[in-house]
Amino acid sequence: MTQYITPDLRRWLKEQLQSGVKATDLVISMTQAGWERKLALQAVAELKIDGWFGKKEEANSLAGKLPEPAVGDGRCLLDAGDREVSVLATVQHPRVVVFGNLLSAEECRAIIDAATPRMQRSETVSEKSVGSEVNVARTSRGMFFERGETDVIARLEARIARLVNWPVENGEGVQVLNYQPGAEYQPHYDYFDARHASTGSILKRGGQRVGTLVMYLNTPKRGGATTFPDIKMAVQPIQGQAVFFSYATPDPSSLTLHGGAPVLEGEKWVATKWLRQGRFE
Ligand code: PD2
Ligand code: ZN
Repeated sequence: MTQYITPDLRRWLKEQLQSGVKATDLVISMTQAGWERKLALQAVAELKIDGWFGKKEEANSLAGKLPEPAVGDGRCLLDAGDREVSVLATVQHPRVVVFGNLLSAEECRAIIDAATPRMQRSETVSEKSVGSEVNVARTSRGMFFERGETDVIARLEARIARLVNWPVENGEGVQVLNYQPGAEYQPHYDYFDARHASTGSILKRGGQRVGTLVMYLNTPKRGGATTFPDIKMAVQPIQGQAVFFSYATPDPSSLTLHGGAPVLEGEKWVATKWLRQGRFE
């Protein structure tokens, strides 16, 4: 049976949010009552965009205090200091912006060359214990640069800070990933999950992640798109381009579930910049 978000349901959800019920708890009660999870997420997320936060949620939400490129007035080109970056696509909720001309081919090459000798099998934050572990959902190889580690990295970090209006000091070091044919990164959220054992200690350094920028360092022949299953969007990896997204709340109603689709032909190199709430020192 097809399910629809009716005006009555919308009214009921508004009342719940206004009386202080958390968005995540609402989604759980809706799925327990037989609603499809995706529809429940969509219904709650739509109300949140319209400003229907409950009082507690409002206090916890970072809306208005997030990295955000100046795309509001329909601008096609953005001044990123030493480079003019183009705006190729925007989505309102989740906030997604696709950029063109963020990096030159020479900068991409320099980052790949500096990263290559340091590549190791990628790990993810462990769910049960403190630390990280190798995960079958993530079959890429990767490494991290220190912030400002090379001239190119420092220049890129200053450019990103200006582009998304977020301090360099709030950024993690750039991560470089390499995917060979068949390698993928299954859909996940980039924020730290409050239920995981290591989250408490991770948050002490810089707070939550609030935004992600995935930059494409080369163009694979086929496959390797960055996908957003909640909004059925796929961004093809084209050298020098990037996809940015932000998340006001560290929960699924952010609609920021995303993954790296399997590379089908050729290889894929990306650099990821994660942005924190506070200074990441
Ligand atoms: O490589 C990607 O497309 C990708 C997809 C999802 C990278 C990340 N997540 C990440 O670095 O978090
Ligand atoms: Zn990710």
